[in-house]
Amino acid sequence: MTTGLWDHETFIANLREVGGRAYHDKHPFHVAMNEGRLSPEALRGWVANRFYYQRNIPVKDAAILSNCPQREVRRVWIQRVIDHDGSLGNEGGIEAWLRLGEACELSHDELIQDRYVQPGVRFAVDAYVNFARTQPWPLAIASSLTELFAPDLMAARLAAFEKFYTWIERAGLDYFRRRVTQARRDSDEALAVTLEYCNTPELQRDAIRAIEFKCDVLWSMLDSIHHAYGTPNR
Ligand code: AHQ
Repeated sequence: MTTGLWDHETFIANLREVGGRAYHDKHPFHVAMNEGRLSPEALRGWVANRFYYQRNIPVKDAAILSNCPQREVRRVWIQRVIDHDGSLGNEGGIEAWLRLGEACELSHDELIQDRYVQPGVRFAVDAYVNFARTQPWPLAIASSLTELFAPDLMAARLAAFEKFYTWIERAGLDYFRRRVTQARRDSDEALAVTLEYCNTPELQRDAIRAIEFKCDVLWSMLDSIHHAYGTPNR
Protein backbone atom coordinates (compact mmCIF):
# COMPACT_ATOMS: atom_id res chain seq x y z
CA MET A 1 0.00 0.00 0.00
CA THR A 2 1.29 3.54 -0.76
CA THR A 3 2.16 5.97 2.09
CA GLY A 4 0.07 8.91 0.77
CA LEU A 5 -3.65 9.76 1.00
CA TRP A 6 -5.73 7.28 -1.03
CA ASP A 7 -8.41 8.63 -3.34
CA HIS A 8 -11.93 7.42 -2.42
CA GLU A 9 -11.95 4.68 -5.07
CA THR A 10 -8.67 3.21 -3.73
CA PHE A 11 -9.79 3.59 -0.11
CA ILE A 12 -13.07 1.74 -0.83
CA ALA A 13 -11.21 -0.97 -2.74
CA ASN A 14 -8.82 -1.45 0.20
CA LEU A 15 -11.76 -1.67 2.65
CA ARG A 16 -13.52 -4.22 0.42
CA GLU A 17 -10.29 -6.24 0.07
CA VAL A 18 -10.40 -6.95 3.80
CA GLY A 19 -13.89 -8.42 3.57
CA GLY A 20 -12.94 -10.46 0.52
CA ARG A 21 -10.38 -12.38 2.59
CA ALA A 22 -11.59 -12.14 6.20
CA TYR A 23 -15.38 -11.72 6.40
CA HIS A 24 -17.20 -14.45 8.32
CA ASP A 25 -19.27 -15.59 5.34
CA LYS A 26 -16.25 -17.85 4.71
CA HIS A 27 -16.19 -19.33 8.22
CA PRO A 28 -16.78 -23.14 8.19
CA PHE A 29 -19.74 -22.72 10.56
CA HIS A 30 -21.51 -20.31 8.17
CA VAL A 31 -20.60 -22.49 5.18
CA ALA A 32 -22.15 -25.50 6.96
CA MET A 33 -25.19 -23.36 7.91
CA ASN A 34 -25.80 -22.25 4.33
CA GLU A 35 -25.36 -25.82 3.07
CA GLY A 36 -28.02 -27.06 5.49
CA ARG A 37 -25.58 -29.17 7.55
CA LEU A 38 -26.27 -27.74 11.02
CA SER A 39 -28.12 -29.73 13.67
CA PRO A 40 -30.99 -28.08 15.54
CA GLU A 41 -28.72 -27.95 18.60
CA ALA A 42 -25.99 -26.10 16.66
CA LEU A 43 -28.51 -23.64 15.21
CA ARG A 44 -30.05 -22.99 18.62
CA GLY A 45 -26.55 -22.46 20.03
CA TRP A 46 -25.80 -19.95 17.28
CA VAL A 47 -29.09 -18.06 17.83
CA ALA A 48 -28.50 -17.90 21.60
CA ASN A 49 -24.90 -16.71 21.23
CA ARG A 50 -25.68 -14.18 18.50
CA PHE A 51 -28.31 -12.67 20.78
CA TYR A 52 -25.47 -11.46 23.02
CA TYR A 53 -24.01 -9.70 19.95
CA GLN A 54 -27.34 -8.23 18.84
CA ARG A 55 -28.28 -6.75 22.19
CA ASN A 56 -24.82 -5.16 22.48
CA ILE A 57 -25.01 -3.47 19.06
CA PRO A 58 -27.13 -0.52 20.33
CA VAL A 59 -24.78 -0.20 23.34
CA LYS A 60 -21.87 -0.02 20.88
CA ASP A 61 -23.70 2.52 18.72
CA ALA A 62 -24.62 4.65 21.76
CA ALA A 63 -20.90 4.69 22.67
CA ILE A 64 -20.13 6.05 19.19
CA LEU A 65 -22.85 8.71 19.62
CA SER A 66 -21.43 9.75 22.99
CA ASN A 67 -17.97 10.21 21.44
CA CYS A 68 -19.12 12.00 18.28
CA PRO A 69 -19.21 15.84 18.32
CA GLN A 70 -20.64 16.07 14.78
CA ARG A 71 -24.40 16.68 14.95
CA GLU A 72 -24.94 15.71 11.31
CA VAL A 73 -23.33 12.32 11.98
CA ARG A 74 -25.29 11.74 15.23
CA ARG A 75 -28.58 12.54 13.45
CA VAL A 76 -27.88 9.61 11.09
CA TRP A 77 -26.25 7.24 13.54
CA ILE A 78 -28.98 7.40 16.20
CA GLN A 79 -31.28 5.48 13.83
CA ARG A 80 -29.17 2.38 14.46
CA VAL A 81 -30.00 2.44 18.16
CA ILE A 82 -33.71 2.76 17.33
CA ASP A 83 -33.49 -0.03 14.71
CA HIS A 84 -32.33 -2.46 17.40
CA ASP A 85 -33.97 -1.21 20.60
CA GLY A 86 -37.18 -0.40 18.79
CA SER A 87 -39.51 2.46 19.64
CA LEU A 88 -43.22 2.93 20.36
CA GLY A 89 -45.02 0.77 17.79
CA ASN A 90 -41.76 -0.53 16.25
CA GLU A 91 -40.54 -3.83 17.72
CA GLY A 92 -36.86 -3.40 16.74
CA GLY A 93 -34.16 -5.95 15.95
CA ILE A 94 -33.68 -7.24 19.49
CA GLU A 95 -37.37 -8.11 19.73
CA ALA A 96 -37.20 -9.74 16.29
CA TRP A 97 -34.22 -11.81 17.39
CA LEU A 98 -36.18 -12.97 20.46
CA ARG A 99 -38.88 -14.10 18.02
CA LEU A 100 -36.22 -16.00 16.06
CA GLY A 101 -35.32 -17.66 19.36
CA GLU A 102 -38.95 -18.62 19.95
CA ALA A 103 -39.13 -20.06 16.43
CA CYS A 104 -36.10 -22.22 17.36
CA GLU A 105 -37.77 -23.31 20.62
CA LEU A 106 -35.60 -21.04 22.79
CA SER A 107 -37.42 -19.02 25.45
CA HIS A 108 -36.90 -15.26 25.92
CA ASP A 109 -35.36 -16.00 29.34
CA GLU A 110 -32.80 -18.44 27.89
CA LEU A 111 -31.59 -15.67 25.56
CA ILE A 112 -31.92 -12.70 27.92
CA GLN A 113 -30.12 -14.53 30.74
CA ASP A 114 -27.19 -15.38 28.38
CA ARG A 115 -27.62 -18.98 29.48
CA TYR A 116 -25.67 -20.48 26.54
CA VAL A 117 -23.20 -17.66 25.76
CA GLN A 118 -19.72 -19.09 25.19
CA PRO A 119 -16.73 -17.35 26.86
CA GLY A 120 -15.14 -16.58 23.49
CA VAL A 121 -18.36 -14.96 22.22
CA ARG A 122 -18.61 -12.80 25.32
CA PHE A 123 -14.97 -11.76 25.01
CA ALA A 124 -15.30 -10.89 21.31
CA VAL A 125 -18.52 -8.89 21.72
CA ASP A 126 -17.22 -7.06 24.79
CA ALA A 127 -14.03 -6.24 22.84
CA TYR A 128 -16.17 -4.72 20.08
CA VAL A 129 -18.14 -2.55 22.56
CA ASN A 130 -14.89 -1.51 24.24
CA PHE A 131 -13.40 -0.64 20.84
CA ALA A 132 -16.33 1.70 20.18
CA ARG A 133 -15.97 3.25 23.63
CA THR A 134 -12.22 3.89 23.43
CA GLN A 135 -11.25 4.37 19.77
CA PRO A 136 -11.74 7.65 17.85
CA TRP A 137 -15.39 7.67 16.72
CA PRO A 138 -14.53 7.65 12.93
CA LEU A 139 -12.67 4.34 13.45
CA ALA A 140 -15.55 2.86 15.46
CA ILE A 141 -17.83 3.77 12.54
CA ALA A 142 -15.33 2.27 10.08
CA SER A 143 -15.37 -1.01 12.03
CA SER A 144 -19.09 -1.39 11.23
CA LEU A 145 -18.22 -1.55 7.51
CA THR A 146 -18.22 -5.35 7.67
CA GLU A 147 -21.86 -4.66 6.79
CA LEU A 148 -20.70 -3.92 3.25
CA PHE A 149 -20.60 -7.72 2.92
CA ALA A 150 -23.71 -8.54 4.99
CA PRO A 151 -26.57 -8.20 2.46
CA ASP A 152 -25.35 -11.10 0.27
CA LEU A 153 -24.77 -13.24 3.35
CA MET A 154 -28.21 -12.37 4.75
CA ALA A 155 -29.89 -13.33 1.46
CA ALA A 156 -27.97 -16.63 1.27
CA ARG A 157 -28.80 -17.38 4.90
CA LEU A 158 -32.50 -16.64 4.45
CA ALA A 159 -32.64 -18.97 1.44
CA ALA A 160 -30.82 -21.69 3.39
CA PHE A 161 -33.15 -21.40 6.41
CA GLU A 162 -36.22 -21.59 4.19
CA LYS A 163 -34.82 -24.59 2.26
CA PHE A 164 -33.07 -26.69 4.92
CA TYR A 165 -34.36 -25.66 8.36
CA THR A 166 -38.08 -26.01 7.82
CA TRP A 167 -38.48 -26.93 11.51
CA ILE A 168 -38.00 -23.22 12.25
CA GLU A 169 -41.27 -21.30 12.02
CA ARG A 170 -40.98 -18.92 9.02
CA ALA A 171 -42.16 -15.88 11.04
CA GLY A 172 -38.94 -16.18 13.05
CA LEU A 173 -36.92 -15.21 9.96
CA ASP A 174 -38.21 -11.63 9.85
CA TYR A 175 -34.95 -10.37 11.33
CA PHE A 176 -32.94 -11.54 8.32
CA ARG A 177 -35.52 -10.24 5.86
CA ARG A 178 -35.24 -6.67 7.22
CA ARG A 179 -31.45 -6.85 7.60
CA VAL A 180 -30.92 -7.22 3.85
CA THR A 181 -32.13 -3.64 3.28
CA GLN A 182 -31.02 -2.23 6.67
CA ALA A 183 -27.45 -3.50 6.22
CA ARG A 184 -27.30 -1.89 2.75
CA ARG A 185 -28.53 1.46 4.15
CA ASP A 186 -26.26 1.17 7.20
CA SER A 187 -23.14 0.47 5.16
CA ASP A 188 -23.90 3.24 2.66
CA GLU A 189 -24.13 5.71 5.55
CA ALA A 190 -21.07 4.33 7.38
CA LEU A 191 -19.02 4.42 4.16
CA ALA A 192 -19.91 8.06 3.48
CA VAL A 193 -18.87 9.03 7.04
CA THR A 194 -15.66 6.96 6.82
CA LEU A 195 -14.65 8.56 3.52
CA GLU A 196 -15.32 12.06 4.90
CA TYR A 197 -13.77 11.75 8.37
CA CYS A 198 -10.96 9.21 7.86
CA ASN A 199 -9.26 11.90 5.80
CA THR A 200 -5.55 11.48 6.55
CA PRO A 201 -3.21 8.64 5.48
CA GLU A 202 -3.00 7.55 9.14
CA LEU A 203 -6.79 7.50 9.65
CA GLN A 204 -7.26 5.62 6.36
CA ARG A 205 -4.79 2.91 7.47
CA ASP A 206 -6.42 2.84 10.91
CA ALA A 207 -9.82 2.35 9.22
CA ILE A 208 -8.40 -0.72 7.43
CA ARG A 209 -7.16 -2.02 10.77
CA ALA A 210 -10.59 -1.29 12.31
CA ILE A 211 -12.43 -3.42 9.74
CA GLU A 212 -9.78 -6.16 10.14
CA PHE A 213 -10.40 -6.05 13.91
CA LYS A 214 -14.15 -6.34 13.37
CA CYS A 215 -13.67 -9.31 11.02
CA ASP A 216 -11.69 -10.95 13.83
CA VAL A 217 -14.56 -10.21 16.26
CA LEU A 218 -17.07 -11.94 13.98
CA TRP A 219 -14.71 -14.80 13.11
CA SER A 220 -13.77 -15.57 16.71
CA MET A 221 -17.44 -15.57 17.74
CA LEU A 222 -18.04 -18.34 15.22
CA ASP A 223 -14.87 -20.19 16.32
CA SER A 224 -16.32 -20.37 19.84
CA ILE A 225 -19.77 -21.41 18.60
CA HIS A 226 -18.21 -23.95 16.22
CA HIS A 227 -16.12 -25.37 19.08
CA ALA A 228 -19.12 -25.64 21.37
CA TYR A 229 -21.63 -27.08 18.89
CA GLY A 230 -19.47 -28.38 16.07
CA THR A 231 -20.66 -29.07 12.58
CA PRO A 232 -21.24 -32.55 11.14
CA ASN A 233 -18.66 -33.57 8.55
CA ARG A 234 -19.89 -33.63 4.98
O1 AHQ B 1 -27.44 -8.35 12.57
C1 AHQ B 1 -26.31 -7.62 12.42
C2 AHQ B 1 -26.24 -6.31 12.88
O2 AHQ B 1 -27.30 -5.74 13.48
C3 AHQ B 1 -25.04 -5.60 12.72
C4 AHQ B 1 -24.70 -4.22 13.13
C5 AHQ B 1 -23.38 -3.98 12.42
C6 AHQ B 1 -22.39 -3.21 13.24
O3 AHQ B 1 -22.75 -2.13 13.72
O4 AHQ B 1 -21.23 -3.70 13.37
N1 AHQ B 1 -22.90 -5.29 12.05
C7 AHQ B 1 -23.93 -6.19 12.11
C8 AHQ B 1 -23.99 -7.50 11.65
C9 AHQ B 1 -25.20 -8.22 11.81
N2 AHQ B 1 -25.36 -9.51 11.36
C10 AHQ B 1 -24.17 -10.28 11.03
C11 AHQ B 1 -24.59 -11.61 10.41
O5 AHQ B 1 -23.78 -12.25 9.77
O6 AHQ B 1 -25.74 -11.97 10.67
C12 AHQ B 1 -23.24 -9.42 10.20
C13 AHQ B 1 -22.79 -8.24 11.07
C14 AHQ B 1 -21.78 -7.42 10.30
O7 AHQ B 1 -21.57 -7.67 9.11
O8 AHQ B 1 -21.08 -6.59 10.93
